[in-house]
Amino acid sequence: MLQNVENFASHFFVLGDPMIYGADVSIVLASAAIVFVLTYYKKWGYLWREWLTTVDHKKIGIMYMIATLLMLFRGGVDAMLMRTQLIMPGMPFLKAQHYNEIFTTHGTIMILFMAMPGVFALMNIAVPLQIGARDVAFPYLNAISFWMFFFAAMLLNLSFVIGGSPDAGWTSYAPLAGLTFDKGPGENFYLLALEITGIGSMATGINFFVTIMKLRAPGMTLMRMPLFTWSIVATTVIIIFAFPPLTVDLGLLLFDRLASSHFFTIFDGGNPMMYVNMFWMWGHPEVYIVVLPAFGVFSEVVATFSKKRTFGYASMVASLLAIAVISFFTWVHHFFTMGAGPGVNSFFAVATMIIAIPTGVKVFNWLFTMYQGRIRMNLPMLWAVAFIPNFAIGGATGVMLSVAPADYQFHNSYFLIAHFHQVLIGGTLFGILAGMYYWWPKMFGVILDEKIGRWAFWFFNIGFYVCFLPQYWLGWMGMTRRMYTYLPGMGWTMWNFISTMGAYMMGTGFILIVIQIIYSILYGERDLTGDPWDGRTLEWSLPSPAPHYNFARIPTITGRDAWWTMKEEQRKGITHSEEEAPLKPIHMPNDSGRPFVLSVLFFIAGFALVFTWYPLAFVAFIGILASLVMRSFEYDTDHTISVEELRHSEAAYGRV
Ligand code: HEM
Ligand SMILES: [Cu+2]
Repeated sequence: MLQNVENFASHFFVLGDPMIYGADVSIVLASAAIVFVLTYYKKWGYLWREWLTTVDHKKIGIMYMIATLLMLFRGGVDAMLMRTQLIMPGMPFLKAQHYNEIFTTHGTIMILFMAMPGVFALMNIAVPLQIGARDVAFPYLNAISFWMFFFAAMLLNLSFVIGGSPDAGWTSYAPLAGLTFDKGPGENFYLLALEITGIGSMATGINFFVTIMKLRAPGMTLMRMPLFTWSIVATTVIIIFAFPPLTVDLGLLLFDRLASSHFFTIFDGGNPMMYVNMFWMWGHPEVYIVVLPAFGVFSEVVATFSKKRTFGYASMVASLLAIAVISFFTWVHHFFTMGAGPGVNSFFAVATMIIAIPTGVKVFNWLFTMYQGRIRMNLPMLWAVAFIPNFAIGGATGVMLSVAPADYQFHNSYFLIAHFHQVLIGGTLFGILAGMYYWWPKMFGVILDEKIGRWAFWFFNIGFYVCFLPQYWLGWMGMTRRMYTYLPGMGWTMWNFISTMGAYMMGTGFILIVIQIIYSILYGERDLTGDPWDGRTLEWSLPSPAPHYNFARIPTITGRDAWWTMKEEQRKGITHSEEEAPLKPIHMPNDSGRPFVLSVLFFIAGFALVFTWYPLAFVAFIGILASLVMRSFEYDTDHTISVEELRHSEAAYGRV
């Protein structure tokens, strides 16, 4: 009997590791604490009505932001554990298997559950406001996207305590990730979590593309759109074309694992290199999905904090679109060693190098925008400026990697690790943080504390160089990635030690950001103007936080930098007739609990498939189908805000 219980337990719970027991205990305690607080303060109803069922893009953006910070914490803890293991030769801290699991979850979480939602957070917060829209094109679908992402993240994180984490790397290459070499359920968790979040990402891509194309305020032509919105156009186009290959790739690997097919085995006509090709057909464009919005943020921030319009607007747009297109012709640079031959390798090497041109154009335009500007060094600007030297190094090492023959040497070494962290942290993460600081007042009506923010910035930024610069050297000295330990006397010890110190500094920087947020919520300066940075784009014309219908009257756009133009006209005493026009009733979508329920059902289906419990998976799929059918019979999907209500609400903001 006891034996049976133990067998059952060891199948589902990860036994024998004190760190995981610690995690078990803290998950149970944290969940109990959340349930207690919600019950004690009677907040369940509030949580459900205001957040879990919301279709308001601003609230969805805030939930994405919270999830991003949580996942940055999870991925960051993984990073600290790995760097601690590598601090000295022969450290007994983590076992090889555990190290494998950690670099897999670290990479997966950082890319798919930190960088992606970070980008989605910013676009949800800013895009409809920047283009003068009341919502996204498909608000209900937007809620589905968020909850699909959220429950996929939960599914992946659950693998840590139930069943075991995936361990084949965030790229999950076949045949290593196939059934022969990887029995455990961890890999199933990876595949199902990514498939589920992929549905959400694909929908977000379509949703925002349509939003920007169809819902712009009158007068906002394409060439009058803010550059952040333009960067989202490029991003959504990449999402729409890049996610299908990933979905198919992971789906086929799932078939290989669950149904013993042979798409990616050597047997029966399968080909493992097909997995790698399809993975990077998504994977390389993916790095632009997460970095182009950061470019968009920098364009907004640099213009606002230099008090100048962006230099070379048209070339900024052209380079965004060029990067989006060329990013699809570079994927083979991830495996020049495949053996495709010099012709193929040369094509992909040259295509990769060409991306440096539009990227360089953007960097120079930011510099020219700053030139002779009246620069203010607030936190968003600090992160934007810090990005530039860093991206110059990251870009240069990227071009070095793109030289196919040289890559035979650099391939899978620490040089690569240093390069991609330099661009992913210095590009994407700096961009997400710059955007968070920039739009925080718009989201919450609170300005984040500058002083703690500066400490956080310096710890993070200096730590970042201390952590990753030594890794270029380590790579040259032959240290390869995914190595859980090394011998003394290789000449690697000192550099690894320095690198780990840098990682701890970054960890300190992250903790300071958390302290800053908590401090600012309690004591922070309120933003009563709605326009704390003297902004240039439309979102700053609204109160902070913006009312749920965004614009009481949709503005008419007469130029680029729409809000700046309006402010200048106001100063000169020019008024437009539509500003005095009578208010009209506004049509808004209803909140709905179905996106949440639907995603829970997907979570259950995913969990059941991880353990091949087909009956449960079947039941969950019936549930999914039923909720889709129910939606199509729902007619009461929106409501109207009356003119009285509107006048009341606008008066409360001191407008009208
Ligand atoms: C505090 C900051 C960070 C530190 C100290 C750190 C450290 C590390 C370490 C030690 C590895 C494993 C190297 C190996 O043994 O192969 C790694 C891998 C990786 N990291 Fe980070 N990281 C950080 C932040 C990030 C961020 C922000 C991202 C993405 C946005 C990221 C993406 C990745 C990826 C994709 C891998 C490859 C995983 C694999 O090989 O499967 N990291 N990182
Ligand atoms: Cu690439």
